[in-house]
Amino acid sequence: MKLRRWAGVEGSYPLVMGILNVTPDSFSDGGVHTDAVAAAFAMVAEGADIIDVGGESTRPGAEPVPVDVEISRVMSVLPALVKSGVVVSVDTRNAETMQVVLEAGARIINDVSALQHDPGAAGVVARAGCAVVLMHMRGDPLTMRGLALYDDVVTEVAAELRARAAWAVAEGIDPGCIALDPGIGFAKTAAGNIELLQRLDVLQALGFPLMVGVSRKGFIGGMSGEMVAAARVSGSIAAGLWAISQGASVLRVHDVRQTVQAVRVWRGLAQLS
Ligand code: HH2
Repeated sequence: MKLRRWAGVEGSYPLVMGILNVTPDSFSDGGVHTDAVAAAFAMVAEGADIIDVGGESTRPGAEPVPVDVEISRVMSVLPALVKSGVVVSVDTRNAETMQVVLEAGARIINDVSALQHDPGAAGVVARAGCAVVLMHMRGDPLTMRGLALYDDVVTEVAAELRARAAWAVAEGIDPGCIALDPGIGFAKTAAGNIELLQRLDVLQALGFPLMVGVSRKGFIGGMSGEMVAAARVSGSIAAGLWAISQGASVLRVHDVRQTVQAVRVWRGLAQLS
């Protein structure tokens, strides 16, 4: 198998990362968690290896959130999770948020801008020595829709991710801490998303563990005809199992219980321990 382990994050690979959006406006689950801490513990009980807490929606067209608002949203749940030993990732582009959450015990920084948004971000991650996800995007959530212009999406995304990883290492980040993510739905057309998933081997060849986030995304609606994002569980699992068969090490998902069941069966069939 081509699976790669990542930055001391324990668990049975491929890992399942449960999404906890502490936001009013996320594309499929914004505002649904009346008790976000309880929702996180429920995902852990269902088998999530990591909880990814986000205080700012990055859906297409989303407006940025002031950093103090983002910090207060994330910190409303993080201490309780850390205290219980949960491996917490924080989905943020802001160095100030990164600093606060790492001091509070977060183990992973998941940055959809691959540490490009905030000039202070790489230094914070390098000094902490934490795990980091460098996701591919062009522009930002407000502008990305117009930037999905590629001659060859797979080659170009691979080249841009390679450059971002090399830059992060030059900034002092341990290569062993880095995972890469193709950024499904971020400055990609529906066809581009599909092509990237079909050619994950090209990204795998960059030599870093891969995270993939397909959960409930628009291309699954396009492929399946299911227009309600929260009803795309089966399609998300199909795409997730495809991704791990192509070597993805971490799946970022909303529907933890169903995904964990599918991954356990897949793992048994693939004879991974
Ligand atoms: N997708 C979203 C957000 N963060 N991080 C990584 N590494 N990979 C992804 O594919 C990814 C991500 C978008 O999904 P979601 O968090 O559900 O929505 P929103 O950004 O609207 O909160």
